[in-house]
Amino acid sequence: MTGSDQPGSARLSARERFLAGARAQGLAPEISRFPEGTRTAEQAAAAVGCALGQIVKSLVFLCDGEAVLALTSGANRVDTKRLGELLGGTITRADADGVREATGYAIGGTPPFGHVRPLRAVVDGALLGYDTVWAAAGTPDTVFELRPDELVRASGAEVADFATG
Ligand code: 5CA
Repeated sequence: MTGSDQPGSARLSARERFLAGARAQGLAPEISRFPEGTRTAEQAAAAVGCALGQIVKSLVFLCDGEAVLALTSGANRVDTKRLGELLGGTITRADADGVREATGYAIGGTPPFGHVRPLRAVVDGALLGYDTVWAAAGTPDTVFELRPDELVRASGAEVADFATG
């Protein structure tokens, strides 16, 4: 048990913060924990036993310095030129501190919603081709399953094709 997991602690764990954010969106996700780790899309797909394309990568970029969230299929890579055209600015990658500052979560555990403040978000159209997808639940060893329409609604994302396989 870490300090922030102590009962009665004023600070909530990443898992609890994610669950509260999900509840605020009317979702009650069942969180699966894999001790072997789900830090990368490949690890998450292997742990869950799903297609790589079904994994939601919650990637933080900066658009003219403002944090934005690109919810990308695990099978795809973000085309930053296309993302910049879509969002109307110059795209750079957020570093590890930038991801934590913008979302409240660490790289590898960043969920698609439930962040410290809402981020402008886009979702890779490729994710909409699956009945369900899997995303990080706040920590690098947890994931949860949801439908693509739930992902779009809860993240407030615009569906777009900014990623390529
Ligand atoms: N839990 C998994 C699957 S849901 C997950 O969070 N995957 S992810 O793709 O959204 O997060 C890992 C991503 O963080 C990697 O794809 C990688 O592009 C990015 N990343 C890893 N290290 C760094 C870093 N130092 N700075 C910026 N981005 C990084």
